[in-house]
Amino acid sequence: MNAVLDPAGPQAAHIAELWWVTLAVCALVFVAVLAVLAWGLWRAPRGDPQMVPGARPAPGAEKHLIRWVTAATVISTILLSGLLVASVATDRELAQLPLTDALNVRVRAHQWWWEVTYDDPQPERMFATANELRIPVGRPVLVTLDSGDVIHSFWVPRLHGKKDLIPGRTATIQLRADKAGEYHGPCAEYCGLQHAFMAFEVIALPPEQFETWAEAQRKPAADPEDAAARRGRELFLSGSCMLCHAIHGTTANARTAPDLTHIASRTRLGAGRLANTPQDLAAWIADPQKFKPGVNMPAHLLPDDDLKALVAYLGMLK
Ligand code: HEC
Ligand SMILES: [Cu+2]
Repeated sequence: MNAVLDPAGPQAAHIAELWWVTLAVCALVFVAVLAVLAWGLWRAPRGDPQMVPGARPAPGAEKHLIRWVTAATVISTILLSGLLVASVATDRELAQLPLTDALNVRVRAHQWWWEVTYDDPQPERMFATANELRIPVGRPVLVTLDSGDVIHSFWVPRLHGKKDLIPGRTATIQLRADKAGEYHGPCAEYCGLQHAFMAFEVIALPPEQFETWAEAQRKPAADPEDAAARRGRELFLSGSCMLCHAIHGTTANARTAPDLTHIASRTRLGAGRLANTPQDLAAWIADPQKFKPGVNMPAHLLPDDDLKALVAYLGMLK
């Protein structure tokens, strides 16, 4: 739950440190203010029936007051400047993650899913996935962010702070996971109806496991082995699916929706909305609007057998 305070890499650790420093300073100020208040109340003159309205304060009180106000102003200025320095220092530390041998990943946000492209100097080694960012433990990752429609925000609390994705502009974020594990990320900028269902996972794997996974992702889609899956592929390529989705190794290469080349290797469907099980997959294809009203994928009124065939095909795209 307290993901921000449980960093899994150096960038989130810098931010957590700043948080603790700020908390300590604010707690100190809070306690000091309460102490002075208690002291003031204790020292205040008791209600005096003789006190005449408009009576003048005791001689010397004004000087006393000025001294206190000056001291408080100086202390506040010092503390606030200290926090400013700490915040600038954190910013500089965040920019200094060594990027030797960095993995280059592009993340493009869409209403309401994340397109992820793994760059490589050799174009045939590039590959794409969606809503899931697998990275090797201990290796820096340079994430280049942009948006295909409105402003979104990329936030993996256990790895880094937030970064806005703005249409027509690119931003970068450097991160590194030092522990294997799954790190959840929400879209952190309201971006329309299904903003709350625009989640992604960063999955940090030991380097060998990452390489195995990446090698499998680079391959074109598997060929169907049985009749149902063959029929599913036919339906996919003759129906509307290929107007939006790509499956490498087939004629489907549209880019307006998640790449489905290895859809069966992903953990969730619809940016975290559903589990990647045959039941949920069938329910999603039949009526995605039921799970994400307003989503940019239409419902498909398919005969039961056709739906089963599509699920059989997509289910074998490991
Ligand atoms: C008009 C474009 C469009 C068409 C046509 C379309 N889809 Fe989609 N599809 C999308 C979009 C956009 C998403 C992402 C939705 C989201 O998560 O917000 C999506 C998501 C999916 C997902 C989940 C992918 C993931 O990684 O989460 C599957 C599976 C899928 N579509 C299968 C199909 C199949 C099968 C067909 C044909 C029967 C089809 N789609 C037709 C646009 C389309
Ligand atoms: Cu968003």
